[in-house]
Amino acid sequence: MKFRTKGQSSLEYLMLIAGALLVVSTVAGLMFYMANTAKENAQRSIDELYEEMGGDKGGDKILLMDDFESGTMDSWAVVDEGNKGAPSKWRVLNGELQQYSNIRDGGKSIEMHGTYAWAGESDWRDYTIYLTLRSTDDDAIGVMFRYKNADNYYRFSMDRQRKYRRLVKNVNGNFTVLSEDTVKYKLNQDYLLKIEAIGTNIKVFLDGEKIFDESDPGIASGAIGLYNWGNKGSYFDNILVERI
Ligand SMILES: [Ca+2]
Ligand SMILES: [Ca+2]
Repeated sequence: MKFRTKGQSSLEYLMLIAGALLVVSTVAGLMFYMANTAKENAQRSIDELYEEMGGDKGGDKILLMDDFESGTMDSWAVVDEGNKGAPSKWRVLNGELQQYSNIRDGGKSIEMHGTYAWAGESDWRDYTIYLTLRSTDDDAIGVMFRYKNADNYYRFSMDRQRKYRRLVKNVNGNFTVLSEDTVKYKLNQDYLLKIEAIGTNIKVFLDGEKIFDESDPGIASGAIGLYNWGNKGSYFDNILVERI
């Protein structure tokens, strides 16, 4: 009888400890999850979206890949066009490419000359660009493609303060808007941007959602560029350019 009572209380004691451990580990796990969930979700969705969108991250179709884990931006050439807040300040920080100057022009036209870092070849024709970008400032950030030179390229950009997402072409220095809407991007959020250029067709996807689908014969081939205007909190990472 005494033994049985002792056994029961030991069992209850063990169950109490087990219960307490369960609560502690659950709380600790929840705290860890809450601390890391944003980053993990971003990374997980990036990997998933690469796969969903057909990026194989390997093989002979890869034209360019840069995750900036090397700590350098040696593959990229910087061009500053804005005359206010110049020069640009590009650097690799914590495995991301960052631009942290407010370099810009007057911002009175769709030209929106800021700064960009470009890489690639002028004969790249049909390709898909994948990358992640994030802005902690509220001005323009985006990507140029089929970049021949400073006067010939396409550019997708989005500006939170001015409330636009916009696809433009620059042919011989003359800018034309091909597509535009008024959606504001979220501050400090990693976006997965995918741009597909096949022949005259250009598609822009943001986090897997197709936002622009245009046909334009303006520029047939060219490199890519990472662009921003008046944006001292521009971050770029996980650049993948895949030949189609
Ligand atoms: Ca990286
Ligand atoms: Ca700014």
